[in-house]
Amino acid sequence: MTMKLYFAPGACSFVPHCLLEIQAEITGVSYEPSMIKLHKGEQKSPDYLAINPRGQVPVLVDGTTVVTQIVAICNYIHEKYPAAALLPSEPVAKAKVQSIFAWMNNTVHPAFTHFFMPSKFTSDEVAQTAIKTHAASQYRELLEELQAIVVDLKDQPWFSGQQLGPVDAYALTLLRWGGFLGVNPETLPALWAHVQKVAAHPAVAKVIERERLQLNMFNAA
Ligand SMILES: N[C@@H](CCC(=O)N[C@@H](CS)C(=O)NCC(=O)O)C(=O)O
Repeated sequence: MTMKLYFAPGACSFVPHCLLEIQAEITGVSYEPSMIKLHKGEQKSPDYLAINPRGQVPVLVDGTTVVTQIVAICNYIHEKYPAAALLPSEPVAKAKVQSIFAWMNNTVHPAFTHFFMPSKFTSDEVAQTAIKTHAASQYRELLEELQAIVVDLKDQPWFSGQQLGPVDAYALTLLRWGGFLGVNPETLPALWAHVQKVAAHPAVAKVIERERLQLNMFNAA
């Protein structure tokens, strides 16, 4: 049975999308990417809500198994295809990567959501503007923290070790989103260099092409 990933272009589903593409390259096992257009509200359609009642991407369907939440999906793909070595197996290295992964998912990503969808947090329009302003400055600080973690990698090519993994793909997504919040990626040179390296990986490049993504979303004007 082919695994199916519900994704939206440019959304956080990019992370498991890249993992599935990497594992497909390594193991030869194909998967089915299925596009959901968030701007058209397809995530709220009855058919989609029947799969994920939270109305969000990503969702991974593997036979009768439905997995939601990026962290759970990526761990599932890793466990299912250990040959792809998408996450480290050594306990200390694994804990370090999972710690960064969890922080991205529970702190950096929600900071972006506060900017991008403030109506999720209050119906008061004045408060929404305040939330956006605060989230934008907080987001810049979080990207600086992420850059410091990248610098700390030193000679290690990827967060997971020798294989590009979920944290690398998430770093790309989070920095790319920064462009919408007025963060010029060139002002975070070490993080930008890492993200450009991630984007050049053949499997990631394939996903970028499928999702039709522009890497640098910063608009200087
Ligand atoms: N905690 C969730 C977050 C998922 C999420 O925020 N998905 C966004 C796209 S990045 C979404 O589907 N938004 C559409 C909506 O909320 O209507 C995860 O880790 O999967």
